[in-house]
Formats: sequence, structure tokens, C-alpha cells
Amino acid sequence: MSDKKLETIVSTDTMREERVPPGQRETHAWPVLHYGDVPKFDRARWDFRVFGEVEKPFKVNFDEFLALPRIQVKCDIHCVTTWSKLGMLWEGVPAKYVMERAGVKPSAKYVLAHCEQGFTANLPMENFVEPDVICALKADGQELSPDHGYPLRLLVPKLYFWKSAKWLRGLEFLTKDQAGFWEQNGYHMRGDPWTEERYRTY
Ligand SMILES: Nc1nc2c(c(=O)[nH]1)N[C@H]1C(S)=C(S)[C@@H](COP(=O)(O)O)O[C@H]1N2
Ligand SMILES: [Mo]
Repeated sequence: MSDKKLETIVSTDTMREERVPPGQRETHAWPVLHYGDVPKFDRARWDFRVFGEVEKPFKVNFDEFLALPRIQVKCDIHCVTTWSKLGMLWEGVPAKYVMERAGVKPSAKYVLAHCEQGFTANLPMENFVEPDVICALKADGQELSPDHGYPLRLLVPKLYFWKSAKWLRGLEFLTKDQAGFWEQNGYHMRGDPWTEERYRTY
């Protein structure tokens, strides 16, 4: 399948006059940041689960996941440790596809991303439904490297990059917000870089 045939969504933040949010600096490198070890990928045991406040929970294996519809997303990323990387091109399965296939209930107000080794990240539904949110398999034309989340990570370009959970294995829809790993450790429940929602104040 040629990349040229994929629809490309341009994240609205890349159209701002000032691309770098307050307190951030542009980097051209792509630093690696995470807690713990890089998990080994076990293709035979890997699955991706969508569950919680949905009409039709589902589970797919790796080959089935690779066959799902994809889009490309042009966006910037902003790490809370103050680096921003501009103009990336990502590829993956749109959040919209996941929501439609699972039949997300109106009662779903939050999303919890579940990853290898029990890592989690939470975000409000209103941020998850943005058209630039994908379950990403590729960045800048390459499969993700093990360090950057191979084979799959969440990509939420308009929130701080810690919400873009690496080694993603599932998405849970929730009625009530539930703090993920970094959120339990003091980071913000939403994490909007433009208003510097870096830390929890409650
Ligand atoms: N599974 C997992 N995903 C994670 C993290 C983590 O600790 N575990 N850290 C987050 C943080 S704090 C950041 S800044 C980004 C960094 O992604 P990168 O290493 O690809 O730059 O991954 C996010 N995703
Ligand atoms: Mo981070």
C-alpha cells in the first residue's frame, strides 16, 4: 500500500503563527523518555483491546491491526521537559475508527491508554476525538524504533507528549477520570501545552 494514497490530516496547531508553546524550545533531535525498560515485542501474544464504555468491545491480533485503515498526520510534538519537535509526519489508525468500531457510548467522558508493563495515560474524551489522534505505527516514514514505542503508540499531538503512550496495547473508555502513571506522579490530568498544564494542582 503506497503512502501516497493515505489521507493526510494537518494538525491545527501547525497552522498557528507561533508554533512553539510557552516555556518550550525547538529541538531537531528526537529525545527518548520513559520510565522503566523498553519492552520486548512478542508478535504471537500481542493484542490490542478496546473496552469499557462501549457497545462492542473488540480485540485484534497484530496482523489484524496492521490491516486496519490508516491515515497520516502532520503535527508538532511538545514534551513537558521543554523540547518541541516541529513538522513530523506520522501514520496510524485513526481514533475515529476505533470509536466507530467499538460503538463508544455517550457516557464515555475519558480515555485510559493501556500499555506494556502496566503503564497507563489518561485524557479527556474531547481531546481524544480530535481528527489528529491516531494509534501510530510509523513516524517520519519509518516503523517506530523500539525506544519510541514499537510496534504501536498513541499519538495525541495537541497535548504534552507524555499522553502519547508508547507500547500501546489497549484503550479503555471511562465515565470518570482515572489518573494514569505520570498523572499519579504529579502531571496534569489534561496537559494542554498552550496553557502550560504541566502539573496537577489538586
Ligand atoms: N509506555 C510508556 N509510554 C510513555 C512513557 C512511559 O514512561 N511509558 N513516557 C511518556 C513521556 S513522559 C514522554 S515525554 C514520551 C516520550 O516519547 P519519545 O521517547 O518517543 O520521545 O513518551 C511518553 N510515553
Ligand atoms: Mo515526558
